[in-house]
Amino acid sequence: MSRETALPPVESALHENILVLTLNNPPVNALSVEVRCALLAAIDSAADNPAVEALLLVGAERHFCGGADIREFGQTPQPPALPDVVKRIEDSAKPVVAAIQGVALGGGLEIALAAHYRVALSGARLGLPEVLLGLLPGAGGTQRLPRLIGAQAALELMLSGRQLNAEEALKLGLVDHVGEADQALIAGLAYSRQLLAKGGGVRRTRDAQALSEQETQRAAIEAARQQVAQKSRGLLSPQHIIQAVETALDHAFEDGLREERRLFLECLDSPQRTGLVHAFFAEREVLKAPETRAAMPRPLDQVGVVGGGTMGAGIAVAALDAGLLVTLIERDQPALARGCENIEKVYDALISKGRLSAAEKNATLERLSASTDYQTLDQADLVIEAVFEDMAAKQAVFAELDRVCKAGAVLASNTSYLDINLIADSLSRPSDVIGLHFFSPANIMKLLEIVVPDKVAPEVVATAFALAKKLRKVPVRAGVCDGFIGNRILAVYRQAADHMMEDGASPYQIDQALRDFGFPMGPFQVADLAGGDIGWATRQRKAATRDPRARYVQIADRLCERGWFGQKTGRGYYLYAQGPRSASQDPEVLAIIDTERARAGITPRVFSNPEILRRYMAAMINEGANVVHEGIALRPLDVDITFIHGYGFPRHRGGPLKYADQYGLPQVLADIREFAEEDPLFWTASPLLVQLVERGENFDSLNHSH
Ligand code: 3H9
Repeated sequence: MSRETALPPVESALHENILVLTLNNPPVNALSVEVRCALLAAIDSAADNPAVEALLLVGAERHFCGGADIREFGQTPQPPALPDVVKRIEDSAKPVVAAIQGVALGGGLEIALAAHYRVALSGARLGLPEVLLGLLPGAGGTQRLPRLIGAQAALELMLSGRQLNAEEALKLGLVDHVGEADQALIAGLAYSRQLLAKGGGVRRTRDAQALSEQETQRAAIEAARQQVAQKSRGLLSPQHIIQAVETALDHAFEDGLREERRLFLECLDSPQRTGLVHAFFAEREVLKAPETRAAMPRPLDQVGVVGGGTMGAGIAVAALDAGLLVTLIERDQPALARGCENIEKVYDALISKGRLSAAEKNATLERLSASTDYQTLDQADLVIEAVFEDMAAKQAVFAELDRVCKAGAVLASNTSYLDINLIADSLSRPSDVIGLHFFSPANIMKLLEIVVPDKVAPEVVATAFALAKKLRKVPVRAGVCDGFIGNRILAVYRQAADHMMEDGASPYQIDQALRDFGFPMGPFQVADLAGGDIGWATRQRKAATRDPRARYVQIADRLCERGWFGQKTGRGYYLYAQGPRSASQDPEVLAIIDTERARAGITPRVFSNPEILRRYMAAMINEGANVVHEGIALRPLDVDITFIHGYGFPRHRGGPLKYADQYGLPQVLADIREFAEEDPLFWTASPLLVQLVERGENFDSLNHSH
């Protein structure tokens, strides 16, 4: 991590008889090699200094410590290793107190666990989030935490990566005291002085006894193992965390540390860790669009939403939940009443699940107003049009917005495909127009594609990113094209799936192969969930402009002609005899597929699941490369984040283009060329993919060029 300050990585200052060691590596005081060296040296020098009676560990600025320096993972390890530093802290013959403000996460909490006493300021957050990076706590955390708070609580923390607040940490016995002071230094010094005054000495976490009641502990470990088998199938680090805790129960502390190290290194070497760490940094990089560096966002308090259908209502809920004032506009009273009902339904569902009180719902809805009169939007800072996907309908809405909205209001269209330049050009203020592609359900799905038309002002783009932050969405900047980043790529790999279905794989086999890869659902399940009618309408719209040489699979059309649109009609690719959760295979669908194969003159062949995956991924990667090549996505990582947060791509694989790097780009290209022998038009290799292979580079090499 870059050093932004001239201060040493660990500052030592003697406060009477207490030596204060301040971790100083902004912004989160990550434990880089410099910090580890300095900390070790400071601990050693304290041992030899007779003026020091106790040590106090604090962090500079906002945080205690955000853990190991994640940027070092995958690099050549530099000594001293963190477990050695942590051990030296615990071994200190003089009492060590850790005073925590902001976060103590991962290795940061492990340092605090090795200290002999822990004070947290209220507002502090403590956790072991290594599992979210494909790792396990590797600096003694898997051995000390269960000894301190028991296997069940320790496993819950380590397997979820959840952050505790100071009060919860006190209750669990993870900290000894919650300090009232607003600075860790003050709270920590006060606690250390009291400790010395009452003769409190060294107290090592490794000697804590919370594991002594063996049977309860073993039951907790078994329960966790079963839960992981169900919920985190195929993930390495949760299994290793359980194994490490089991070792804590059955073996001496030092043996446990050795086993923890072995398991940690296995996780560190795994492609899952690479994928998850890539996702961590990519989520932060997507925030850094050129416009967010160049321009300040406009004020953003009042939001208008035009259209109260599923999307509009979801967007309104997301904005209300973010504390914004929302005005919903519909064309007439009945539609407005339906829109308000759609919004209320979301909150009522939360109430029925016990996740919201009626009073909270009412308080939130106080920020909602509803009208059929566009004039009520005259003070809105930003208006999101969410009417149906039709250019004329959208342009009509925008003409109204152009008429009533105040100067400087941001005018956004929630569209999945349409050309936002055409909308912008139809207005007197094209520089205020932007696309905001929400994903359904809009109050839940994290992805927000920010679609940047030609004439948009940079501060309008910056405002869209500011909106995403308020709504707690993950924004990805996209250029204008049919389908932007996500739906454009989806259209291509869906075709690859359709080709395989017509060539001999059943939709059920294809879905299974992709679930096995880690998608929560396969493409045909997704189609049934989304509703076949939308895609059908799009195909009809595009029929006239379709390349007559392109292969066109008609199976979906045959289902739609029967009114089988998926879950909402009780059947699609699957049968839903007992509601949406009861999907079963449908022999009639298989018969329709057979008929279509015969009509197309295709003799079905057998596909293996690995071949299905190879074709599906090659199509996704190739179109992802095109999207980057054409500048629709800024970098490959923007494609990765789009797919992780909008399309169920398994996070531990890092997104399609990170997966491609791991699979090997020469192999991806070889696959495409092999498939091109049957269908050269569909399998035209992306020029970017070809260039990267020729240069011996990978997608990641393009992630750092902006
Ligand atoms: C571990 O500890 C392993 C050990 O058990 C064993 C070792 C042997 N390292 O999120 P933000 C950067 S694994 C390097 O925007 P916030 C981040 O990339 C680690 N860099 O701020 C960003 O950089 P940039 C376990 C880090 O206030 C900047 O800091 N720890 C690290 O919204 C600001 O970050 C974790 O998993 C790091 N550890 O949230 C904690 N952390 O400005 C991961 C952050 O260039 N971190 N950066 O884009 C977090 O969850 C959040 O960053 C945190 C602050 C809550 C700390």
